[in-house]
Amino acid sequence: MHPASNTIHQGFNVDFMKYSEELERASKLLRSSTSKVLVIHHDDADGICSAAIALSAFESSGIKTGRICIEKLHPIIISSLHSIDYDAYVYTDIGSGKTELIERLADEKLVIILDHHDPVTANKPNVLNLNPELYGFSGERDVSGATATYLFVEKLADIKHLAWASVVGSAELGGSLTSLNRIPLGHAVKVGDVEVRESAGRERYYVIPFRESWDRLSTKLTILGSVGYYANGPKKAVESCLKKSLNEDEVERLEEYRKQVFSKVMSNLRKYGINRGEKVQWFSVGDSFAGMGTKVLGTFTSILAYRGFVDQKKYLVGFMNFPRIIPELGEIEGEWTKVSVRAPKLLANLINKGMMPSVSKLVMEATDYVEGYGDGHSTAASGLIPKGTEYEFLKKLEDLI
Ligand SMILES: [Mn+2]
Repeated sequence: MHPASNTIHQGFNVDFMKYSEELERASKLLRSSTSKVLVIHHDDADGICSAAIALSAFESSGIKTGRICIEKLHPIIISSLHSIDYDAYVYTDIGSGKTELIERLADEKLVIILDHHDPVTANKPNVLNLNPELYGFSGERDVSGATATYLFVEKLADIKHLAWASVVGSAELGGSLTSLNRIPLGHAVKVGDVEVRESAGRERYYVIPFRESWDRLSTKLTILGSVGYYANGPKKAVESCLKKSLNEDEVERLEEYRKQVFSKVMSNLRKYGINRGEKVQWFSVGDSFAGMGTKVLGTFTSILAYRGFVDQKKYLVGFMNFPRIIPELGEIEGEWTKVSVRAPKLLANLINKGMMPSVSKLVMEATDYVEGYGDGHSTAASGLIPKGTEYEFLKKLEDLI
């Protein structure tokens, strides 16, 4: 029995034993069949911490590694990833919702998915989706991507020196750590990397090697990984975890740069206005965000949706040119436009009442119509569409609504 299992078994539908057995089985499979593994990870703090944990454990158990950071999985990106020659592909903090696509595009090689986003079950024997949600845990509350990764690689190597990274990865869930997330927390405290401080009935976690709170450290790693996506940020962020030291100046520079670009684009939009259709309003930032990860378009569109000069009843659509080169992966086929769609507050209320169609449904259909690809949630979604199909995409949105 794991020392923490009494707290883990609290949920009534939780099967810790089965989950643990599956981790064990997968780790044996990986160890016996793999000498070279590619770690594919998300660009936020959770993804970065997951990657550091996985890389360190694989290397210390004698498995060679490669690493690629991906902002978002699209079919075209998944195919490129699996065309690189490795014995196995490990997805951390990303991939669980794309299991079917991965199965289709991964041929017969071993794939292990260590994620906590809403899962799709894997059907092929070479694709193992080890998402704790499949065993009754909640990816919103009990387990981060970093913890899902930690619990798996712990079967291969002693990784307690990076348990703190799992605590930092878990910061995105907010509040005191519960359930599975408490396992690495216990280890991190034991090896002296994390101190638990209580205030106002809530736990806070202080990461001793960084002299920083876990949530602020998480924000910094996310800035480095996502704002610095095209400037080698993910590599630097993962290395910061492995070295337990962070270049604070660089993080500050990136944060300031994003702030300046945002306020410049925002004031131009206020001055010249955004384009209005009947049900849809839209804008394009062209190359203004170049150099930063394309996730910033989503962040920007979300902020814009709250501004007074935006129509509160119309779907808000933002476009930006999608760089043809994906760092660490290379050139992708075709020319693409990244699209982010948000529902302003008033519209979001109507969507939640079922009176207007959900953003993700619209985006999925409209991107599909122009032979692109998109997904998301009821009030926020994003996708890639072939460059030049922007008007067709907008027209399709109008028609669908
Ligand atoms: Mn995550």
